[in-house]
Amino acid sequence: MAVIDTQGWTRLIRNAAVATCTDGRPYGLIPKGAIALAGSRIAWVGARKELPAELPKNVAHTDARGALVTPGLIDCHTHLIWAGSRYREFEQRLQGASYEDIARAGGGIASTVTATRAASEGDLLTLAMGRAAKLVAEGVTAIEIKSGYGLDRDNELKMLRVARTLGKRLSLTVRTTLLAAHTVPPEFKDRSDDYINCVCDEILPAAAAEGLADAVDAYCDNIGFTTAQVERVFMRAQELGLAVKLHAEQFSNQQGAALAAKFKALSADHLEHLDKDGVQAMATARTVAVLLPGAYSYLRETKLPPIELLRVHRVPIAIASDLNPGSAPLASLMLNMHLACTQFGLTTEEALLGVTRHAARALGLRKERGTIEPGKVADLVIWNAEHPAELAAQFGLVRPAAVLRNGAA
Ligand code: DI6
Ligand code: FE
Repeated sequence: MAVIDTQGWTRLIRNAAVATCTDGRPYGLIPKGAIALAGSRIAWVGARKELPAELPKNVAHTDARGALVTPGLIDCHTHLIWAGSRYREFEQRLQGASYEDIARAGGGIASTVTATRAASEGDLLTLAMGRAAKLVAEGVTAIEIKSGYGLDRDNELKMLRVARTLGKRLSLTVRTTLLAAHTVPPEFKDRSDDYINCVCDEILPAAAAEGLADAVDAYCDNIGFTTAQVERVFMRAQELGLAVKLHAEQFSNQQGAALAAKFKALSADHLEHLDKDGVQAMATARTVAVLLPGAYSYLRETKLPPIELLRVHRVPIAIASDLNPGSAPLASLMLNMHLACTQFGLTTEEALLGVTRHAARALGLRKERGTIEPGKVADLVIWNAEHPAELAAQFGLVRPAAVLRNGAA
């Protein structure tokens, strides 16, 4: 057996069922495991019996008492900064209107844009912190936050600034995504190409210059933008050195996922109408498929994403909340894990990997987070559960007993 170097160890979590989320066995599970930390990083993980008898004197000990330990959960697709409420649209849909009908009648995203433009940075921060806190309470340690309800330079930057501040205020890693190409704002009505010029020439460079965007997203659909328009946005993002991702194939098949793959996108998201060519393109580019079962359920959609094709082609599958005011006002990543299993037929293991390892990849964080491996950041959750299947199998019952972020409680 290799000699374990315990130098630098600062904390040892023993007596844990460690779901490492690495390859080799289901959930990467080590039933009687231990994790050693060196400051903010994971130094060692393995079976309890492999631990050396002698440990440095000053190591702090945490007895997990047989509890499950997972990586901190990662919500890799949210729009959680907004003002106003769209409850009326929920009522309208229950009476038969579709999401698309409401959008075309000037409701939908556009109504949230009006309310968000009118809101101050401080008000948006308060609203968003309340939503993000719900995720944090579930053991989420990293999230993505998109802009997309500002749709002009100042309001898009306002949203991104709120996202950055939120990350500092809460114990949370935040990755920001500029989604200026979300919908056409009223001042560009019937001039979507002109708006795309504004996105490329004005909004994108401003966000990049201020270091406010970690990635760039667009909404590619009948009620969003065409692939030709998205391609222009992606080319500009590429010039500015920003990663891209795409809302693709949610309500129709526009071949958006294939376009995203062509640009080596981190992820293509939604994907209910994804076809085989799109799956193959994503597989080749190692673009993550981000599935959003909460939005699917909330809109009472019936077309399932091609899960089996994604599996066959080994496309990494992530699960996210899509937390937004219109199609997913559901502030729970764990609910989405559950729905991924019941609505999309994922296994409980796929659901867990979808909010850890593959979610990290979807945010460009795969070297730092998402699994319990030596060298990675010690974002860890100790649960009031013993087996990883419990996380998706029950809703609202399984909670974190403790959360370590950067190795600290
Ligand atoms: N993600 C989105 O960006 C849109 N739908 C979705 O699932 C719009 C969200 C909204 O209606 O505000
Ligand atoms: Fe979305």
